[in-house]
Amino acid sequence: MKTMKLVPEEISKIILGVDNFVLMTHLHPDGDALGSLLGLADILEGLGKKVFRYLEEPVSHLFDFLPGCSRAETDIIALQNFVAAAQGNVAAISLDCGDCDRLGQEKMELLNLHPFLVIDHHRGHREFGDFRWLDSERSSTGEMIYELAMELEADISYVAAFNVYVAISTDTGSFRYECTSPRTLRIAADLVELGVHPEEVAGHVYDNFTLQRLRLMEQVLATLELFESDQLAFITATNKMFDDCGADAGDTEGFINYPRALRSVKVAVFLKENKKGGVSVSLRAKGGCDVAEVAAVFGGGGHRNAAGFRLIGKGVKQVQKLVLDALSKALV
Ligand SMILES: [Mn+2]
Repeated sequence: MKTMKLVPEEISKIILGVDNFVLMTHLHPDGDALGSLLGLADILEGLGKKVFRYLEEPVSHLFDFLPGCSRAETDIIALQNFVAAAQGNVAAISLDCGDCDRLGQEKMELLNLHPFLVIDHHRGHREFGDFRWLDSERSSTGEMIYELAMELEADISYVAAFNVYVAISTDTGSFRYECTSPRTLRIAADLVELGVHPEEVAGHVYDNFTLQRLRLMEQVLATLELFESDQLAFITATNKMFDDCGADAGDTEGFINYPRALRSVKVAVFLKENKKGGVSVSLRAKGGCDVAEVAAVFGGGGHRNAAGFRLIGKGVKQVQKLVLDALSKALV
């Protein structure tokens, strides 16, 4: 049985005592990051608080169905004005971010906010901020947001329930991954009782392709390469493919699940060329291999079954060779 950590007292105390909040999450936010941010924002507003929903970039078209996403702001000056108007009665909360470098280019500005609270479930979380609630036994940050709302005795509106459900269902691969606990399912059941329709969420998350995204998927899946008796699968997205298809990095969401789904595969790897130079590497494991450890060797992190990192100054083929060597050793 997993032992779940509950909300640290100082975190609930600060949240109840402060009236203005700046919420933030990691770069290229996924369903858990956005759902947690928008869900918590709505919960805090229900408690009469003011919330600044900060994102470095506008919400990707993949997640524009999330209620309240149009209220996210990307303007750091507007954030500074919000903080100034709060006259010291303000706290920052970072959600689902395992490393402050992933807060983006305004990281220094954001980390200057105090008190700075951190809520996260990443294994290998690199500690930052003033007060932290870290629990790698949790399926998702969304699950932690639900617990927080319970602790604060806050109402969960339909908008909050929808966002938190998206957070939990995306980070658990629709309740299929190892991180799905009895508690995860009970929370999901509560959210459904609050009016969330699982089939509606699934429709938005899975049947939401643009033609650009499907064309990109065609090209990326065609790069499939297998190694180590088909236990390691690699797929690659190059800048040229993005340009040819008119797609962007967000359009690759979920592609890695296809090589991962191969019966023989223990670890799937997705290499993505980055417009700014560099290659991002996503790792997904089934079974015993701990890909968070492999990612850590390259300065990254994540969970046992899902991790990643980015390398600058090397080409895709070079990166592939490095990752292949590391994974071949990690396979037992
Ligand atoms: Mn997460």
